[in-house]
Amino acid sequence: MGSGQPVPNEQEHPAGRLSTIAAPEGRSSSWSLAARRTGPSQPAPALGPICLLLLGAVAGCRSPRGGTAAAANLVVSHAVVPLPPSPVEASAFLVLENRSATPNALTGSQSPVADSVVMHEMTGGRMTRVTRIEIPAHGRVALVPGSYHLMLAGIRRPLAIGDTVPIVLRFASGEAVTVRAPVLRYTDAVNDLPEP
Ligand SMILES: [Cu+2]
Repeated sequence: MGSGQPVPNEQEHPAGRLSTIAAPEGRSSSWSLAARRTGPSQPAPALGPICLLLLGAVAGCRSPRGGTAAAANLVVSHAVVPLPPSPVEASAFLVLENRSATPNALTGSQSPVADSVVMHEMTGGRMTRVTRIEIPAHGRVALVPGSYHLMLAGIRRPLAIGDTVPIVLRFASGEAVTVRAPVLRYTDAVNDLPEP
C-alpha cells in the first residue's frame, strides 16, 4: 500500500491485522487542530442517556473514550481511530444518530491528517467503497468493525496513541459536524463500540 494511492476496493482491512498492531515507541505527538462545529450547534448532549441508548444490552456502560459531537438533529459518538498497522492508512469507527423525523445520510468526510477519507462497507470479508451511508429517521447507524467504516488514506504523518484525529462529517441535510477521534490501541478502540 503506497502513500497517497487510492484505496483499492478489495483489500485486506488494516484494522483486521491484529497481529501487526503495535504501539510506536516513545512517540508523543498530538494534532493541535481545534475541534469546531461546522453545523448548527447545541450544547453537548449528556453521555449517560446516549450511552444507554446506543449500547442497549451491552454489559457495563462505561464512559466511552470515543469522540462525541452534535449538530441540531445529529449526534456523533464513539468516534475512534484504532492505531493502524500502516503509517499511511487507518480506519475510523463511530456511531451516527439521526434525531429528526427525516432520513439523513453521511455523504462525505475529510480530515486534516489525511489526503482523503472515504466510506467503506465490509461485505463478505471485502471492503467496498460507498458514497453515502443512510441514517433512518429517528435511527442510527454504527460504523464498526465488520460493517461500515471510514478509511483515512494518505496519512501525512504516522499516528500514535494519544493523538486526536479531527474528522469532518458532511450530511445530506447540509449539516457538517467535526468530531475528534482519539487514536487508541485496537482492543481499546473497539471495546466500547456497539454492534453493527
Ligand atoms: Cu476499509
